[in-house]
Amino acid sequence: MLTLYHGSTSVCSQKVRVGLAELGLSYDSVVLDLQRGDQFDPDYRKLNPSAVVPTLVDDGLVVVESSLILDYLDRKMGAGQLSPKGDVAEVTTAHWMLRTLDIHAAINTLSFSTVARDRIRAKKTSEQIAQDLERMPDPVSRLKRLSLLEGGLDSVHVTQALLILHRAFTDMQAALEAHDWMMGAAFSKVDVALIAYVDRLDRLGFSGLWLTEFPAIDGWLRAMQSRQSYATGIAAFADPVASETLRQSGAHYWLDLEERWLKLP
Ligand SMILES: N[C@@H](CCC(=O)N[C@@H](CS)C(=O)NCC(=O)O)C(=O)O
Repeated sequence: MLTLYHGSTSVCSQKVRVGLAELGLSYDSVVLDLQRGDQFDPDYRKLNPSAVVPTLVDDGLVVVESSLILDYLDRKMGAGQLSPKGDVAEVTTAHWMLRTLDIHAAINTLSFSTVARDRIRAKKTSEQIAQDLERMPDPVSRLKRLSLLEGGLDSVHVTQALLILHRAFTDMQAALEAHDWMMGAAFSKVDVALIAYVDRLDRLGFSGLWLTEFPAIDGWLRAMQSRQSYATGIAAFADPVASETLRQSGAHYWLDLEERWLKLP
């Protein structure tokens, strides 16, 4: 039996839930409240020493990293139905799965320099924020979080995030101009691996990042959003009030973000 430790609105959890739905797999669900700090529980950290979600446990085998989890599920239980075949397709797929590490970091940057920053600073005292940072096991991630909470969009991490997204969108546009899905006519785990990140930007009201320059991404996003796996893996976990707050909070940042986006080298 599969057990998934996940967060209801965490992007990397969303993509694994979309993958599980695409493959028609059921699982035992353990939802962690990341704002409360469930990820730091010592028992959870035995499964995931980095104190992040998601973590999949399959009959005692622990699998971490959302893109690896997708890969594992497809190979072990999906007979590779979401994995394109052939040398070129396999290398391109593997490259996209690796790139999700950077793309995730970029989405994390844009969240914690804008709406998550506002939420945390409104809810917590500076002592509580310092305690939360202290609990993050990786000192570099801790410094990044501090820089985002202090500097907001002026943090150095923001330019890096925008560059990563610009590069990813350029390549996504090229792929999606040529065919419906990222890897060709057939839907694949690359589509699953990317959906949550683009959807998060959409929910933040940042779709202007692609609408003009990379329009094929919008058609792909809407096609993804109309799939049953999106309803099961993402929409079902989104609280409507929180979603509206996210969009309204994100809207405050759009003009500033757009200016930075247009100035990218
Ligand atoms: N590369 C990892 C990233 C995992 C990650 O950072 N997860 C976030 C949620 S999307 C998390 O658990 N954050 C907890 C925290 O920041 O304390 C993956 O794709 O699984």
